[in-house]
Amino acid sequence: MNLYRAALALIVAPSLLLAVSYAQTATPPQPSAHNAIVNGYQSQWWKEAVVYQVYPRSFKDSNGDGIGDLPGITSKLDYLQKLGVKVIWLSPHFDSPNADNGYDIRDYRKVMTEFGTMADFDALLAGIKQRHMRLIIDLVVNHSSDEHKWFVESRSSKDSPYRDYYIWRPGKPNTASPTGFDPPNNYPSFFSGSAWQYDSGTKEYYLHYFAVKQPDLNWDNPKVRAEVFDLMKFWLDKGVDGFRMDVIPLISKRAGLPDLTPEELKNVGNAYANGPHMHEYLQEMNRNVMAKYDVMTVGEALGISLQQTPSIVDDRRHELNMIFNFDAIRINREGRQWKSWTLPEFKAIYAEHASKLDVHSWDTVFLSNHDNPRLVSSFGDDSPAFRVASAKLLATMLLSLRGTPFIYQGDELGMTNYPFKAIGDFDDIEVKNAYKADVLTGKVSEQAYLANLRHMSRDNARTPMQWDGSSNGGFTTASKAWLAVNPNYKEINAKEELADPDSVYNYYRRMIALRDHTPALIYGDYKDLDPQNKAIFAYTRVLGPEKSLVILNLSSDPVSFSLSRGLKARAIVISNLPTAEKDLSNLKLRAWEARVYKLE
Ligand code: TEU
Ligand code: CA
Repeated sequence: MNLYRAALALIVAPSLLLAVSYAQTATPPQPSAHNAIVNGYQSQWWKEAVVYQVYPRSFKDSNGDGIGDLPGITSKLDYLQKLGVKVIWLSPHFDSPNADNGYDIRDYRKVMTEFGTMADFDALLAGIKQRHMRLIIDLVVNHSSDEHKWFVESRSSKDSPYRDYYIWRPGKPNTASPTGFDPPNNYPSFFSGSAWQYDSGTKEYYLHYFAVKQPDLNWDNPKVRAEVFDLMKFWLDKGVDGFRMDVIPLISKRAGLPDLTPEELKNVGNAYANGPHMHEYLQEMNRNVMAKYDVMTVGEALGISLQQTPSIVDDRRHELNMIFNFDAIRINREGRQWKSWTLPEFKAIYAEHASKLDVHSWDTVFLSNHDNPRLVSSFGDDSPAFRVASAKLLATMLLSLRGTPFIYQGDELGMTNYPFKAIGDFDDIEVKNAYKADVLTGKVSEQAYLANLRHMSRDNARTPMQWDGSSNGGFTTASKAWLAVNPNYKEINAKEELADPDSVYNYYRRMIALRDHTPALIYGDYKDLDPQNKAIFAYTRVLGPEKSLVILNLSSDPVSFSLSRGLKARAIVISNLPTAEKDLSNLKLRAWEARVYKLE
């Protein structure tokens, strides 16, 4: 039994023990010594797990009101367990007026009425644990809803004990403006317009980086930080296994809130992120909360560069376990404008990640979520000829690159973007606000605006899950879903995919199983074999004697690829197209073909 297998045994045994011991209670932190060092990495369950993101509003409706809900998710846990994912990330399920579909929370300890009750939440959590999976929830504490009692109190009077829970400033006198004032500074909102809203009650402005109904919390107020740590413990004490933290790098604002320079206005995210106390507050949060539980934390790191990433995720800094960098997922847009990109540009990002993130700084791997268009439409080819092959190729890539993979609901079926026709087809506040700000003011033509949205609108990812070929794709028994189901649900749906052993779903299942049983695909060193190749993405993952070669043809044309001398492919372990190629050094890949080889 070689050293490595011994090490693996050391890892697997404890986690098996852990699985058995799960009850509906908080999980105490496991002494890190428990976790073996593999290739320099401290092994952790959240490094080995594959995460599946559920957008509850669009996953499964259980009571026929056309809106997804928690019992609907519970009814599909076997489907997720069968897929092989080990962690479920649940987008916000909290009480909310849904100005931004739950990312505007009115009560952090209450389940959204449309989604069900706390008992429904407990049943979902129990169902997940029984299937030896874990649950992380969304922590949205850069801002709350303006209907949260804290804000209702805060706006009631300047002397309210809650006034300083938010960021209020007097306006700049301007008799010409309808309020008699101009906003305190030139901060723009991510959802169009100013980031300041005048409140006639106390004649001051409050800050909102996102929608008017999403006022930013004042993290410089220790009471606010204490409130956040308490609500985190409330859910962890229920047995939740961690958090995805919404726009967490934005929590610390610049002292004095000076105007942004013209240069900074070009990339507002970078200007708002990484404020003076961000690291201090994340370390305080870790000391007060995460250090007391065996949890996983992933930060949605808008505005954080790859260079800055280790300062948040290096495990010796005790802040977060990992973050979402937006470099790869946003390679296809300038601001909100869709743009083309090249494979060498794309590959360069992963080469950068490999050189900038060492064994102490763990990474994430994702190319879709509820804020971005569909994976196969953006990074694959969703035409009938290549949708299945390219969806499987992207699965191969996501599940073999270095870092914890995140799968967004429906990508395991190869779901595509939606054929939006008119502005009325959209639900997203970001779309509606920009339509008013850019189209109705004549800055952008409606046609150009819609054409761009078809490529990059968030609503592409938010159309309901396609479960079967019945009406509304089996998402709901209501005549109408809250957002229209993609008309291609008859061809693309879970029922068909489950029944077809060669489907995208079953390929994801096999690829996840391969990753689970191939430590090199988790902790192995990453090396790009041909960074400048315009069609082929070929890389190795090496862990001691164990070497895997992943080779992907991201083009619609056949391509040949010769392995450099030192590399000898021993056997193929998975491919998305049947292949009987004998010559294992000069490979001929068909359009969108993907293969994983064991190397000698
Ligand atoms: O997203 C932040 C973020 O990156 C997006 O707002 C993004 O800038 C934009 O949508 C790109 O089109 C988080 C949540 O994931 C998102 O759903 C929320 O709308 C936002 O924060 C505010 O909570
Ligand atoms: Ca429902």
